Amino acid sequence: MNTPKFGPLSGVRVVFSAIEIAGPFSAQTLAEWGAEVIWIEHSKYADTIRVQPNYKELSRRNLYALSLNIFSDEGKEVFYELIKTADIFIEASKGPAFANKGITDEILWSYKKDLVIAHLSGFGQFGDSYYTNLAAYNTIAQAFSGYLIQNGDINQPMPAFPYTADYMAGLSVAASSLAALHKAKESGVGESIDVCMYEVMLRAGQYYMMDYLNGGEMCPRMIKGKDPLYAGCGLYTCKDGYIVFEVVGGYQVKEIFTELGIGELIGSDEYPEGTQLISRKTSKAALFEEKLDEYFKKLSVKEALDYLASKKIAGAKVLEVSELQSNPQYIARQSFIEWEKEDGTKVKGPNVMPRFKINPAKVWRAMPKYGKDTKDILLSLGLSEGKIEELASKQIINCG
Ligand code: CCQ
Repeated sequence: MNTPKFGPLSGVRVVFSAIEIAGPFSAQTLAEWGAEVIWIEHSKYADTIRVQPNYKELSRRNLYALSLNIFSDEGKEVFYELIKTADIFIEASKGPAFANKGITDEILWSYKKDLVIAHLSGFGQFGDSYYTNLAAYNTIAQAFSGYLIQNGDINQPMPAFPYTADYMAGLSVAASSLAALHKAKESGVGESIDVCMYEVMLRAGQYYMMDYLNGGEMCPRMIKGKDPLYAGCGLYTCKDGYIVFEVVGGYQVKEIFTELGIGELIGSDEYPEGTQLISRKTSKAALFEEKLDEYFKKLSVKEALDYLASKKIAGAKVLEVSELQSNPQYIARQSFIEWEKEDGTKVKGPNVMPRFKINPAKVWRAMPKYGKDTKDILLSLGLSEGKIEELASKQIINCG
């Protein structure tokens, strides 16, 4: 294994068993931050992500590919040898699937006392057994958490797209694994983390839920892209495109009220000096929205953004995906990069995120072919060539 030393996680070894987006996003993020990351796929079939023409190149860069039947008797032996070398093990499956198949946390800790184990599932490791064993994807987590019903437009709920729950869950796994690793390094004792996708999305949808839980008030969904509770926050139309802005802050509110010809309202009982946000429950909120719509539809996007910036109001053009690459900020920060695929051709995609100043993250390896690293990994674990051939012939492993 010739993993280069870079990034804040250099020297950390991660092993993961997960398909599609959520689990792999956590592991691959750690790989971009310098961890050595081994991606386990089933020895009889590949991760479903391999059917995707381009996304797979992004979501599986910097990884090693091991194909192994974890749950067969001989496969378990290999898996435990691998676990002895790992700092973090991440798995995403239907609830307590690993424990149900005989691979409990306690068994894993008997091989590696300070192992951090992150279980990712739709409904958690424990609870009502009707739920815990269910399969889950992004939309299921959004729907079950109360997140989906808050999204979309006033007339129809809609999931946040693309695949928001997967990325939220992936980041939650990455953050919690590293928190647990920090503790395990100090205590010498591992951890088992239960990352439940619907609970991740419950937290993502928590803002207005607090008003419901503590007073019974349910926030309506957005109205044509505008915040349902605060006027002057959301999507507006200019002559040549969409913009968003958020009028927040005493200075900003006063300035824009004056510009719209309703400055005399500031200082009234309803809008005292220093008013920082305009609640839709106040009597002139609808008038404020009307004036905003009228004002911005006469301006170009550039004129609108210049005005907003001059008044310290946060705003942005709603960029088309086709506009991103030529945007000067994207160019200056190299927000997109190119790297080489295994076949030597180039692929373009987002750069690493975030940017570490002293120990930069980087892309160093293309998405590996199915089973590409199986043999090297098993040799490094001390298995002989003969044993590897035998396991391959039984389809316990696949060498690609
Ligand atoms: O949602 C996501 C993407 C989606 C995008 N799109 C719309 C395009 C599809 O938004 S990503 C998030 C996916 N969800 C999770 O990660 C949550 C937790 N995982 C699960 O709920 C299920 O694993 C999932 C993802 C729904 C897939 O379920 P599945 O189709 O039953 O496949 P599996 O669990 O990966 O594996 C099938 C079997 C399992 O055994 P079982 O049928 O007895 O339960 C599993 O234990 C076994 O194969 N297996 C292995 C193995 N890897 C898996 C291995 N290496 N060795 C031996 N057995």
